[in-house]
Amino acid sequence: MAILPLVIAPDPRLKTKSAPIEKIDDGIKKLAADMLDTMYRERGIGLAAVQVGQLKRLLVADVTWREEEGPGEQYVLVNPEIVEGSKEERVYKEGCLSFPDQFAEVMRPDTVRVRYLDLDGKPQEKTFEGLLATCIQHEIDHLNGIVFVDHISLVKRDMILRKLTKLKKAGAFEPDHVHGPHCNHSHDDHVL
Ligand code: GNR
Ligand code: NI
Repeated sequence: MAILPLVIAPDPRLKTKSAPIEKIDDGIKKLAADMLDTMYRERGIGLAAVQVGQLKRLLVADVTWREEEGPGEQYVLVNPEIVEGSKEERVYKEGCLSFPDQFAEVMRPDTVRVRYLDLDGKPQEKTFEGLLATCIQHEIDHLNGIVFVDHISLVKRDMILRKLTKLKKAGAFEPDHVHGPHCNHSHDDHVL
């Protein structure tokens, strides 16, 4: 069990294509478990390895967990590939743990058929629907160096990236930062 620090945009790693996993060893299994821990801690429904700084084609998802109930149906996908997407699309207001507090409507295929390896190295093929389909596509995008704001207008994308650049400069995403309204200074200012 470990909570891993998140990569926050803008960061060149989020634009980088992740490498296929050659062997599912204990390191990969530990990484998947730590990614699930980190995802729950950050109240996410999915996470790609690049978001914890590992450029590997690995994603986790759980869109059914509840604050009160704990984990729901967990998915761990190794080297996933979309083999088919439905012609019908759906719009969903997406967020991303690498873009704190930023949301935008993204249009994607309603259902996708995905081929992947499970953590036992067994080939799987499954059709995902609804929120899980949206989530899995968002995560596979991450593995290809694509983020959700790449699907929206340049104007909206610039607005979000400028906001994050400013917040990052102010240290808002540093681990010891205490959150508060309109807060843009370090809390260690008075410490000698
Ligand atoms: O937690 C997340 N919520 C979310 C909402 C709508 C569409 C996609 C997502 S994934 C996101 C977690 C994340 O950043 N995964 O990469
Ligand atoms: Ni994301």
